[in-house]
Amino acid sequence: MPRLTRGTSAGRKAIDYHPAQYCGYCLSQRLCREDAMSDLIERKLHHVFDVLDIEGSGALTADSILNAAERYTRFRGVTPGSDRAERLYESIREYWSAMAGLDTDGDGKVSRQEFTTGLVAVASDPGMYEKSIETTADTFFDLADMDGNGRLDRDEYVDLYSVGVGIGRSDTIRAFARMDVHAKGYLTREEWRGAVAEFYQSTDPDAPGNWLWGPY
Ligand SMILES: [Ca+2]
Ligand SMILES: [Ca+2]
Repeated sequence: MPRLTRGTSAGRKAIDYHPAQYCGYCLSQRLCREDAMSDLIERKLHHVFDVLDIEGSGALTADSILNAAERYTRFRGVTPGSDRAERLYESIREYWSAMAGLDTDGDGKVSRQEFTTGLVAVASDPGMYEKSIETTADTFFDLADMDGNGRLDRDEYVDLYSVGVGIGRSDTIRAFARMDVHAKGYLTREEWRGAVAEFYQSTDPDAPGNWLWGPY
């Protein structure tokens, strides 16, 4: 079994771990930066930050997220002020509210460092994961499921992630094909949640969910 050394310089202590423990403890404690497993998760998170930081300002704000919502609702032809528009904006506000929790210095912006460090910690804590990432996953599912059939159809995913999020359309098509492992043309809510969990937690370079936010 692999071993990892942790502790202070005054008394270092070796601990045993298995992969789940390794991810949960070591990633949150920043003990394994050199390890390929954490490198993969960090690479995915840096990619998400780059995707969301459309203007390259180095920080995410409520405005940048609301602008994305505006683009998406316009594209989908949702009438401003309608119930549908209100539900969409409510979902986006919930999304920002979850993300604002990463703003540890309270300056109203989520920096790259706050984003990656915060999400590594959240993803490795089952309670926090369920409260924020899984809730956000459901928000995205509901945002995208425009026909309300309880399935994330390919075009719905492509529209949300290309128009709303800003990933290239061909990249979103490739990404969906990777995640739709049974080539059904849609993902169920459970399959979607599984893909999200793989994105934030999996250290397997071949996990289909790694493609959640397009090529990374
Ligand atoms: Ca901040
Ligand atoms: Ca649908």
